[in-house]
This record gives sequence, structure tokens and C-alpha cells, in this order.
Amino acid sequence: MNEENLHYSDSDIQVLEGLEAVRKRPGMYIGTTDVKGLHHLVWEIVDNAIDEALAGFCNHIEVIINKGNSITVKDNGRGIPVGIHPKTGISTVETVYTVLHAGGKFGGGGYKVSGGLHGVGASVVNALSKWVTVTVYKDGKIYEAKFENGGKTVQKLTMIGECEKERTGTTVSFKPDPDIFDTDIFDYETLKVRIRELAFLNRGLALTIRDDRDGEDTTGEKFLYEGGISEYVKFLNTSKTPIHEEIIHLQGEEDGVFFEVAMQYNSGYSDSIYSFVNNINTHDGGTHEEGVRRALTRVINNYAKKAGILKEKDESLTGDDVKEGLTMIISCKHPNPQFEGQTKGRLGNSEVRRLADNVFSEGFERFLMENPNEAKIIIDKCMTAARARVAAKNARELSRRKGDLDIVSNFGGKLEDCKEKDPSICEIFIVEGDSAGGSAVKGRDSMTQAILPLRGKILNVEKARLDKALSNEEIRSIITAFGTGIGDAFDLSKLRYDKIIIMTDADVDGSHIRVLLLTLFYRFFRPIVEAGHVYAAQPPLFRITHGKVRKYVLDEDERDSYLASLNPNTKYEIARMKGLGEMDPDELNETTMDIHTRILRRITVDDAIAADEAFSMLMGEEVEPRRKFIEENAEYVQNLDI
Ligand code: 0RA
Repeated sequence: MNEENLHYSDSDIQVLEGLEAVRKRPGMYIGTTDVKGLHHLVWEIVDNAIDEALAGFCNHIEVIINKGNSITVKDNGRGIPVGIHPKTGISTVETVYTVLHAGGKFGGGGYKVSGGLHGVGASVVNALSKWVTVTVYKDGKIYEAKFENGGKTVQKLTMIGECEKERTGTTVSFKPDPDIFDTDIFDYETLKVRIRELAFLNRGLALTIRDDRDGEDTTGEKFLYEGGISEYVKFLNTSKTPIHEEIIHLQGEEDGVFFEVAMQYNSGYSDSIYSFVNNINTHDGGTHEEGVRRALTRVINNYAKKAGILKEKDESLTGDDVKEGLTMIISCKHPNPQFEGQTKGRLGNSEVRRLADNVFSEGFERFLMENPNEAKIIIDKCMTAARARVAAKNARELSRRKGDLDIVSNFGGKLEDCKEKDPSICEIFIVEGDSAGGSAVKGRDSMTQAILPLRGKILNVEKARLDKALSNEEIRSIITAFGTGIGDAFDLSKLRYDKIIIMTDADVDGSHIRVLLLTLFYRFFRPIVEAGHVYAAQPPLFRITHGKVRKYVLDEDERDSYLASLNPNTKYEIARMKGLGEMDPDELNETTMDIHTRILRRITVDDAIAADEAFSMLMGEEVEPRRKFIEENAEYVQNLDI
């Protein structure tokens, strides 16, 4: 045996030991052996092709799910080098596929996905596969290497044919080892979503995915976005309503670090901000995000002040104010990214903060200057968000001082609280109208029953954000009485009553108010509804008296079946009940409030949703369904505060 052979067999043994370690502890390398780990294999191979695209030599990557659940990844890059690797003395292809950690070290420079967060290299895929075939098209020749059963070379890199000189690239096919994985079934949708994302993140790079598992080809799906992350933002906003036309796209480069950002505001209240480094999602943010957030807040405040929208005395807009309804993609390509944090989901390179801030602030400032109409729309949106924030803060402070009932009267509410403080035995009746409220106060059990009379109409909260809702006195009384706070400070455990009972007349007006209250609860106090704390009192329609017995019944049906149950000789009297406001306190107590005789209907989430939907329809953008609804419910609708 000569030196070289000796050397070769040494490393060969090392190689096998390395790959054996991967098979013994796959979790250490790919996290899990469930379907997520299975997909991880695909990303390892795709990432290598993406690196070739990032280096500027590849513009098409194809992923195919083959019959029998093997995968093929094709790229049209330069092809993996086919020469002998100086360190191992074997071909580079074989080195990359059999030596642990040799992946991602194809040669210096450039951005690398593969060297990044997950990059464990192609050898790990080989170790966990039943078989792998690598084909390289290069210099007019076709080369092939084959591996089996966890990465054992069964065919060294061999020239197997010729092709046109122009044809270059690498094709890798592999079949995950069923002994390793819990499942061998790839999920098309999962693969597609990430492949589409890669296409958005790498403008001009075509990615296709095809599922050949059942039957012959389907052409698959092709993703190619010349607009890159701008198109990503557009895509994310498709089911939303953008408030300005243009997608703002800014980019810059410094010392080999490339940074870009795309954004557009929509009419919603939440934000969708995603950031990436070398195509890897930095879900915990990092310096690139920090730079943008800082610049966004600063530029908007400066502009708003200069434009006279934000006055000297006004508080500055916060980072939260300026991101309401914002859809944004931040992408950074870095030759040497430092990933930090428990899950390595945060970019640590400090120089990126400055780059991101500079690129963003210069570009965005210019956009605002050149597009005053859009600028106004955006600033107005932020101002509204700020007002909502201040209003919500005031409401929180209001509800924090729970029990201090002076505050309630300050806001025009007229809560008659109960004496008991233990929420589990307390109830609050929300009563329509002052006269019914008066009767309820007199007829109640003042130990455990609180009464909150409402003066007629509650604000319709459709489309009204927290700030507007909070300017309504009735709503403020309700918030204060409940004690839970509202919005982000909502805390169900602070609820001061076990039962919230809506007590309205059994007529059209009564049901209007009930619908308005349910809508309010569903929008702003949903957990209270979900936890089953909300009830509707059921005032009876008839009183039947016979002998010493007084029986209240809800409706005609109940009346008839009760009468049918009586002895035929029984003498009885029937009285039709009046509205809540006309009952005297004793009657009201006996019929509707007394826990022994009353009838309550628990409001389910479905009831609340139905109320909410009715309102959405009445207030929504679509004219036709609204017209129809009003026609069908003319009487019902006419008094609504819409
Ligand atoms: C380094 C140098 C060269 C090609 C590659 C890496 C390369 C690696 C992979 C992995 C998957 N697809 C790939 N495509 C290219 C070029 C070396 C030369 O020009 O000979």
C-alpha cells in the first residue's frame, strides 16, 4: 500500500465513524426525526443550491417530490467541483457528501445560507438516507457519484457521459432512511410555502416545485419574482386594504453587507414585520430590525413635526404607533452573520444597525418628501394609533382603580354596586332605561346584585377602535364596573361579577340594545363571553294565578302547555305582563331577578358572533347584503344607531 492509499483509508474510517455518529443521534444534527426533520433534509440540499444562486451563478432551482417519496433538487449553477480535494485526497463531491462539516466550505467568500443557522451540510443528509445520487454537469461532461445505507460510497465520482458545454449544474436525489424517520411522507404545502418564500427573498431566482408522487407530471408550480421582497409585501397584503398604492422598497450595501426593506401600510391594526438574514428567518429580530424600527419612528416623528401635524405640546409617536397596520419585509445578506440567542434567531452584528438605519431613514424620508399625499395618509394613521394608545392607557388606569365608585359617577354612569365583594357570588344587571333601572335597584338583593342602568343607546362599536369606544360614557361605565380593563391590559381574573345579566324588554327595542351589548362584549370583552359569564334575563310575558300559586311563563307556548297541565276544574287568571319599566320592584324581582324564580339564558359565543355578524353586515363595505338585510328586518333596523 502506498502513502496515498494509506492516507485515504485512514480518512475513510474517520468518515464512516462521523456519519455513524449522525445516525446514532440524528436529533443533534437535524433537531427531530418527525416530519420537520424529514423536511430539514430537503432544505440542506436546497440551501447549497441557493448559495450558488447567491454567488451569482445559478438562476433556476427545481425541487421534485418523486414517486416513492424520494426528492430531487436540480440547479443550473457551476456544478460542484469535480477535482480531487486537497485535504482528503478524494473527489470534492465525495468529500462534501461523506465528511462531516465539509459542507458549506466549498471555498471562500460570498453569502451562505448553508453555513448559517441550520447548516449541517450535505453529509448529514447522506448519513440519514437510504441512497443518494449526485450528478454534476460541467465542461461538457456528466459526472455521477452514488451512496447507500447511510452514506457508504457505492460509486465514486465517475464520468458517465457528455452534454452540451453550456449545460452546467448539480442534481441531487435522495431517499430518506425510513429506519431513521417517523414518517417518509413529504408535505407538498410545507415545501411549497418555503420555496415561494425563497423566491420572494431572491429576486430573479426561479424556483419550481413539482409533485410526481401520484401519476405523471403535473407541471408543478413556478415562483419567480423580479420585484423580490416588494412582491412579498404585496402578497402579504392581498387580503388586506392598503392605504397607499406604492410599496416602498429601499436598499443599500456597505462592506459586502447588503440590506433591503420593503413596506406598505394597510387599514388594519396589527403589523406583519418579518426579517431575514441570508434567507433565514430571524424571528427574534436583531440589529437589522432595530435599525429599521429606530429610523421609522424617528423619521415619522420628524416629518409629523415639520408638517405641523404633531404639535410642540404633543407627545411623540412611539414605535408601536408607527407600526400599526404595517406590512414589512427586512432582508439582509451578510458574509459573516452572527446569530445569537437561545434559538439563534437574532442577528448580532452591530454594524448592521447603522447600515439599516442609514438606508431606511434616507430612503423613507425622501419617499415622504416626494409623496406628500401618501405621507399624510401614513402620518394620520400613526396619529390615530397614538390616540387609541392614550385612550387605552386611560381606560386601564380607570379600571385599575376598581371599587372606587366615585369614578363611575364622574363619567355619568350610575352603577348601584352590591355590598358583597367576592366576585363568585356577585351579579350585575345591565338594565335598559332609567325607570326599569329604578325598579331594579329597589327590587334587587343589594347584597349580591349590582344594577347598571343604561340610557338608551350604546355606541355601535363596529369599526370604532378602542379610542372611540372609550369616549362613550355608557361603555366607560361598563368597563369600570367590570374591573377587567380592556385591550392589551384585559385581565379576566379581575372580573368583579360572576354573572353579567343583560336585562332588556322582550320587544324590538330591547333586542336592539341586547345586540349592541353583545357586539360590544364580543369585540372588546370576548373572554368574558367565552368563559360563560354573560346572560340574558328573560322577562316573562304572562302571569298565571290559581289559588295561592303564581306562575310566570315566557311565551304563548309555555302558557298553553302550563294550562294544559292543570286540573280541568282549576280556576285561574291570566295577566299579560308589562314592560320592565312598568313593573313594580316586587314584580320585577320575582319575575326576572330572584335567583329562585327567574329564567336566565346563558349567552354563548355563537350568540355573540351572530350579533357581531349582523352588525358587520350593516356597517360593512358591501352595499348589496346590507340593503337586503335592512329590507328583511326593516322594523328591527330603524332604531339602530348606525
Ligand atoms: C464551489 C465552487 C464551485 C461550485 C460550487 C461550489 C457549487 C456547489 C454546489 C452545491 C450544490 N450546487 C452547487 N453548485 C455549485 C465552482 C467551482 C468551479 O467553477 O469549478
